[in-house]
Amino acid sequence: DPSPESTFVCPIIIEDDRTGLDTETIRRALRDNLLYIQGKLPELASKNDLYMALAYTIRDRLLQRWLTTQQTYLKKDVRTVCYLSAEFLVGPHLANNLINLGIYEQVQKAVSESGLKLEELIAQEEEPGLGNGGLGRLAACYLDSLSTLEIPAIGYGIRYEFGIFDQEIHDGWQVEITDKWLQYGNPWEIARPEAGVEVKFGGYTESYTDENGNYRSRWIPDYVVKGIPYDTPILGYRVNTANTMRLWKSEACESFDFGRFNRGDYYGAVDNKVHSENISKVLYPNDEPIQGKELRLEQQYFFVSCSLQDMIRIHLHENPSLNSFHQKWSVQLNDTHPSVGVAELMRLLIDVHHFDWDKAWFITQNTFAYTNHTLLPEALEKWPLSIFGRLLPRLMEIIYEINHRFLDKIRIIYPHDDGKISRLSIIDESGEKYVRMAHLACVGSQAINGVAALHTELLKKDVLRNFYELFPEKFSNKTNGVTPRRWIVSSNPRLTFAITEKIGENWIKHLEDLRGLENYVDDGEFRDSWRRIKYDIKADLANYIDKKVGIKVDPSTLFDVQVKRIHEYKRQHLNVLHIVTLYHRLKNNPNLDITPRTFIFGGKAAPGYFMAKLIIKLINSVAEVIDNDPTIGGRLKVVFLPDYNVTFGQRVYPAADLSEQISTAGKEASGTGNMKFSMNGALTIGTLDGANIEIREEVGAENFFLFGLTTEEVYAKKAAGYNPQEYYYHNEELRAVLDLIGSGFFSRGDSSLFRPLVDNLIYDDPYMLLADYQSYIDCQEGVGRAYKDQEHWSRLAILNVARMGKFSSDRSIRQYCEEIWRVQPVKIELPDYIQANA
Ligand code: F55
Repeated sequence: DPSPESTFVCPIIIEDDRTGLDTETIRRALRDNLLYIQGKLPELASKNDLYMALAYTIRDRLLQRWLTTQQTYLKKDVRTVCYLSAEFLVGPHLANNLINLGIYEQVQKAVSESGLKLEELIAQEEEPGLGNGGLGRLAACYLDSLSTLEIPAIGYGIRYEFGIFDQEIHDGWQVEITDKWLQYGNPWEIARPEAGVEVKFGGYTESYTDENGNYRSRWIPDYVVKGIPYDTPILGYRVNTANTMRLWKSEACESFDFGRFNRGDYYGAVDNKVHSENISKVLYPNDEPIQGKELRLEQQYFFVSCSLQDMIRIHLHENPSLNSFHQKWSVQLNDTHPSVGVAELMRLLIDVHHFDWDKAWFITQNTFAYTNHTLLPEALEKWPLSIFGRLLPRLMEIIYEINHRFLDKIRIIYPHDDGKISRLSIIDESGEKYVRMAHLACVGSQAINGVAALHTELLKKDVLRNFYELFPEKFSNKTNGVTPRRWIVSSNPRLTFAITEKIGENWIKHLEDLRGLENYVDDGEFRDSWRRIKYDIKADLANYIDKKVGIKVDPSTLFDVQVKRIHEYKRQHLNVLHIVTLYHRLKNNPNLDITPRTFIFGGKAAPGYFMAKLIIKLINSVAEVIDNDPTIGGRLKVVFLPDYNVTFGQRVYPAADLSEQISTAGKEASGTGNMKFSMNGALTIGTLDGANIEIREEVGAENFFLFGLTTEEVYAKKAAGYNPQEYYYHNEELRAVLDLIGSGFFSRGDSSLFRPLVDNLIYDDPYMLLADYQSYIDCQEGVGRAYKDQEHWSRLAILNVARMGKFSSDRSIRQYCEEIWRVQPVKIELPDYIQANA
């Protein structure tokens, strides 16, 4: 990196084709990029060529902001947040950058001469699917808010060559297709090979005495992998701040296998190259048993070591030593996936920078903070000692030492309590030995947080109870939030316009201002236009559905939507039980007056999760039978939209009337889709789980369709010996519905197909669908009635939007900044030859 003294103001550019924001300059720039980057004349340019030319045109306009931001951070020696996450599900960049720069209209005009619409070019972008779901998307929303709030921040992660698989549906079943998001190039990233770092794996350690007579440990690795950073600018909304998302790609070290190569072992050398490149090759889907997957641990250590080395390099550029490291960096662990960082920072400080243990530990503990995202015990990460010790021998030693010193302290607090010791230990020694990553994260962090109020309470009472007892002051809640820039402004321009017309545009940065909409709930004209807007959006979605899956749906029906990863605890199959109940009622009473509904599902199942895949098959089977039943007459439609992702989310949240948030109480840590629906004017049917509780508190109980057991009731019922068969035998309608599914009625007479699913519910039902069934059905009847009174429904929808201010990720990030990271905004001044944002 150039030192601040040696940096010079780039003398080449005064206002020109790469910085100007007016329509004419952008038009010129587009033609220029089409020729000089894509190598195409306008008459031969494909849609993708035009997209690429436009993307580069916009990237050009980000660059001065980005470089100025980084230069300012260096000069001012700021405190920086590093968000370490194995996943960043950012979604397409183009539209968001246009909005944040404030040049959407200018670009729309500039593009029109190509004969294409801006929206078509926006749709051309392949989204980077570098995440599974909520956790990865949260990281992306947080980067948006960090930049918008002008906080110095870096998002560190992995540049997977293949992101989350694309989903196709064949004969009702999920089929996974490789996600080739990089095949046409990625105009938003810049590789920085000069900032590459090396990461060791395998081998052994040895001790030695250094020149000062100190005992030290040295790691002789089996192989070394190089990490190359790829940087993407993350621009804030109408500010000059552009932070960096720095994703690491793994490559072979040229130098490492020359010995082999020169000895003639060409294939051995190539093997090493292949293995090195595999590390960042593919994103692991969640809900897969990954304990045994060594490559996953390699991924985690790889990106964490690269990122910490990168911070240290930047730090030493500005500071004489690492003594102040924890004062300049706050490192957030997005779940336990990067928690090996605790041991890695210790290694770097002790082995490489020769700190003594206590000083290194002080710095480490004051650097990290840990966010937990799950209460499911089976989802807590642990690595078999055998794998861990073989792959990361030096880190294994350090973890033993951390644990040893930690347990020595514990013994003083709890003398003679061996149970306590083994429950708190970082090493699980109850059977096969494991490293418990959540324990490492808790011991090595200054702060620990859950992602919704209930979730944090349950962490304290349950999953992390022993740690809460030890250091209660470390624990706090940070309820999740989502960025209104992507999830309202970009995805729902019609609603954005309607809101802004009434209350101005301040709400985009201060979502609490949506409260101003409450003044318009009694305005009949406003409600009319609200309904027209919703209808138009639903009609757009109906067209899209017809195009994608060839099903015709009526935009005047109630759009009842459940989109999220497919998991038993999320209970998509409870939704199906409701659909089959309505169908069964209509079969018995064809003239029954019900509110016509369109049920829309979307979501991916982990490739190895049999029950989740069977749920997808069930949804599609029920959809087909109902669709082909003429007696239903369009009163019920069921659609499973394949390949749910960020791009499709942006289409579907604005079009929903009803948001399904129906997880078993105590299982969904927070949920964030629940927030996206509600801020787009959908009402929620939900359990008292995750952030649903807080959403209901904000919008008011009268605006929320509540059903189901509470967490306490779930626990109590389990403790008393829950028996789903009682519900099966005592509820006639429920029994009829389960029997219908079990009979083969939806599977062309094949009564074995859905047997595992039905039997699981009747005999085990770990997520208590049968216990919540009647309450759900009754609640849905209330929904149907409420929808019939459209004036009433509109009032509720408007109030929902008006009261969602709390759920902006800006609020979440402000709380992290003040209560965990202790970082402050830094204003970025652009050089005066750069045109300010519109
Ligand atoms: C990804 C990889 C692994 Cl190995 C395990 C889990 C995941 C993952 O995607 N988890 C996830 O998305 N968790 C969700 O986090 C959201 C953000 O905090 C929560 O809203 C949601 O409740 C939780 O399930």
